[in-house]
Amino acid sequence: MAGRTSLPIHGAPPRDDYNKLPEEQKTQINEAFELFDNNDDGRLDYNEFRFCMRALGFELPKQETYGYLTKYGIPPAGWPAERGECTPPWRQFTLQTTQAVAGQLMAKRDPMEELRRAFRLFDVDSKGIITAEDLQRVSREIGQALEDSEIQNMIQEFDSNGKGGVSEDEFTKLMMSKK
Ligand SMILES: [Ca+2]
Repeated sequence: MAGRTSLPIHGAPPRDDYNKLPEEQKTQINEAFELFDNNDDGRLDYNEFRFCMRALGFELPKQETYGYLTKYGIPPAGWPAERGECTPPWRQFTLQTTQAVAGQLMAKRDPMEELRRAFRLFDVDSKGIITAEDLQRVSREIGQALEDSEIQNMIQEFDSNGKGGVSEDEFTKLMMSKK
């Protein structure tokens, strides 16, 4: 690699927003990064980055992700010098860049909109309520399968009028009251 000048220096975006986030949110970002950095090399490729952002509640358009790659992406570890300039589709994101991008998005997000988004994440078939099945599926997907009794308790706690699930209103009210 030494002596090669064809690779441009890709700066990382400023992390001012990230630095101002509460510790809890910083941890959230760092844990998501670790989770999706499957090979533990401290970098995320295009898809891993989008999954990581989605896990944090941000649905980044492909165009925007590509823009970040072009601007801030770095070649993957061990990119062979003879391949020359690493074009954006091959580039990867460092933790610093992920912190900066996620930090900016987190700093400007609207809590109500976030809750609605979270609700839609559970309610995949848009039936308007989160049911026990939804909770089961999501808990399995995130690798923390819940007991049936735990799920029933959650539904009972949230479901104010016994319709067998949690409506978007109940969900947002409940979550806002916990803030
Ligand atoms: Ca990686």
